[in-house]
Amino acid sequence: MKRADPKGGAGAPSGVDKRVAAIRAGHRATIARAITEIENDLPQSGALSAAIAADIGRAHVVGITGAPGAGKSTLINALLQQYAARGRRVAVAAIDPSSPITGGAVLGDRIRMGSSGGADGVFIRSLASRGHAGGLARATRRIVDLLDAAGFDVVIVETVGAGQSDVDIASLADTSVVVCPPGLGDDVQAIKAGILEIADVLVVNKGDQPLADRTERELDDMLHLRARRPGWRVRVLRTTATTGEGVSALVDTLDAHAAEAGVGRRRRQAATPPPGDAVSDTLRRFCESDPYQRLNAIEFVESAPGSATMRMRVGKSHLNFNGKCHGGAIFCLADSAFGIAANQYGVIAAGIDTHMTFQVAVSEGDVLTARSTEVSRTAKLAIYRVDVTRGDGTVVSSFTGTVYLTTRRHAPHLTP
Ligand SMILES: Nc1nc2c(ncn2[C@@H]2O[C@H](COP(=O)(O)OP(=O)(O)OP(=O)(O)O)[C@@H](O)[C@H]2O)c(=O)[nH]1
Ligand SMILES: [Mg+2]
Repeated sequence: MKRADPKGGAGAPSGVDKRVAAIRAGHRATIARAITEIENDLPQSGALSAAIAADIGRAHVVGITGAPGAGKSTLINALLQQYAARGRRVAVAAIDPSSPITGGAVLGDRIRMGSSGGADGVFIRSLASRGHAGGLARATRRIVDLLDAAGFDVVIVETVGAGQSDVDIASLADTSVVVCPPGLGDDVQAIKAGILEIADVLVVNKGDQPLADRTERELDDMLHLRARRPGWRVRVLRTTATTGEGVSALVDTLDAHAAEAGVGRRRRQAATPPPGDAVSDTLRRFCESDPYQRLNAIEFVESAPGSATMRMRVGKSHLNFNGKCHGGAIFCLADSAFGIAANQYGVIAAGIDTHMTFQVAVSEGDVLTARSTEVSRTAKLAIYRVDVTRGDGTVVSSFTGTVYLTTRRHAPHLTP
């Protein structure tokens, strides 16, 4: 094991270089402190995140999501034991879990494994979802990066189901596991839109309960009805987290998915703004504190001069009286991408005209992405096009907007 000082505590290094070295060496106290800094968005956390950028992309990031009480935390405890038995080092970030992950059984096993296994192989951290919309998602991503840089083989993120959390697990995780309790029945139709879009593996947990058989069949049927996509074939597995039954097969499947789909997905999606991009960083902060964007749980994904991407998961609060996504919320999403793309040049770009069309209705659980690109630009005016797409690639709305380019800079608190 490559620990410098497994106990951490007093005397831990303080400069950025020293801290990065300590994180790479898996120094637990340094990792824990860095996570707290990221959670609180403290200024020093930015330098640390930038310094570890070269170290990330090696860990297999597994997202575990599903309805409250489906057994996610219990399943993670069982997974920790399986991974430990295979000699893997695992970190867990659990977002606002009502039931703690203890790792207790793993630590018990460790004593038998002796000092070479060490309790260092498991790191568990709960993250409070007290952040504002988008803020938690960004913090979670940076925390996953940190755990990745610390050399954990697997990083597991637990979050509640689609539409109930502002963490978009599908863009963060290499492998997304959706845990379903038995007896979904008619709910299957309702949850289908949200979870099947993101699941790489569906787990029917509480396999010891009578309805597990039927739920497994229903999910299997549903997958067969769905159009076959190239690449990974989504699988339905059954587990009993309380006894560990089926968990070994689940780890085999997670490994198979990592081998086929690769790891480091969150980097490929370039969701973390590159370090040093001050304007993007300032605008991201602006987005996160913008009341309309917070109201609509709009998440900043990325931006560069003349382009921007924003995302929104449609939840109950977005629905109109017909039970579909309110056009105003879609406008807010598109307009946000438009505004961020146009304001990348350091001066205020004032919107003077917009047009929007709606092609298809949008349902609860859909994830909408708005991508804004610059169509033309003169000294005074710039025109942008924004496409709003659903998870399956369907364009749901098109937007064009014109800005008048002022010579005024952004307000002092926004000026890079
Ligand atoms: N019978 C049975 N009970 C289970 C199984 N897995 C979990 N449970 C129980 O289900 C309850 C909820 O389990 P958790 O692991 O806390 O579920 P969760 O999905 O993490 O819940 P939240 O974090 O609150 O969303 C607990 O009482 C578990 O003991 C299982 O396989 N069989
Ligand atoms: Mg839980």
